[in-house]
Amino acid sequence: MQITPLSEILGAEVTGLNLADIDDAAFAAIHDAFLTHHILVFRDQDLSPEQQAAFSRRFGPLDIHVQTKSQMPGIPEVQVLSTKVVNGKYVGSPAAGDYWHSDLSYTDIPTLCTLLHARALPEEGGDTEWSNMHLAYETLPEKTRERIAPLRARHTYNRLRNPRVTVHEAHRDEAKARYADISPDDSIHPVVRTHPKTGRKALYVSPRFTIGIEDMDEAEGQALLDELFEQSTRRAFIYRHKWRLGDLTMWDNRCLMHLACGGVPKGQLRHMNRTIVRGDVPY
Ligand SMILES: O=C(O)CCC(=O)C(=O)O
Repeated sequence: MQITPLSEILGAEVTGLNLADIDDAAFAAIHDAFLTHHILVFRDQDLSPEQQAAFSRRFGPLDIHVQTKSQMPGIPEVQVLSTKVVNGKYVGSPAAGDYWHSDLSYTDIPTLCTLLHARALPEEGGDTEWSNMHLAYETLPEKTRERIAPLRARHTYNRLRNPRVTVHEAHRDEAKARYADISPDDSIHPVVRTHPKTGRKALYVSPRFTIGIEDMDEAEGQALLDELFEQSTRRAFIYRHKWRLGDLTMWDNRCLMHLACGGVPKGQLRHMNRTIVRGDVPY
């Protein structure tokens, strides 16, 4: 197995490995590299959905996403993110992740890591970006770090309650019905979380899911969130991934945000299989 950093700040490429067949020593090396680099890109993988789920499960129990429409038939732990249309309907979510976020932060026990396997890619577009929230936190002015240390923020899945996120007018009624059906309750998490394995602190707010600061004047809370979002999406903290067919990326949601960059031309296929490993209560 070769592990090669992908940028100065985030990510490593892993080659020479078949994830369908790894022993405990290889797993231990992967786990170490994951904690060091925060995103691993395993090249040239050809995993069935069952094999992806089995590898993912080595990191912990899998979660089933609330968006049940995009579940893979027969394997609810695998979610399909795809632009593929069959009989006039998308087979999975075509535009998931279109705002910066950390997975499932709107639940009490958010995602530890997400694994995304590229099974079909468009000729252009479809990149993914990750932002290093350790660096975003560590480079804040000391006064801001002191100010945010005791704060807690509210996270929601419901787009209609988040003014930073748009829902096209034509989809508003459908969105109302959908969120009434599947929206879990809000969750409250610390604005700064401590990584349970490394002890390093990271910002833990995102434009997609964080809608306010608890026990703070609304306008003041929104201004603070704007400041933290600007800080955490500075180019210096971001790694942008151009996918290759067969890539399986795996990232640490406890210290990163990510964004699906879009830009896939209409009619072109981008098809990813996704699994999410349950983490623990942020502190
Ligand atoms: O498709 C992508 O590039 C990212 C999707 C995403 O945001 C996710 O899997 O949570």
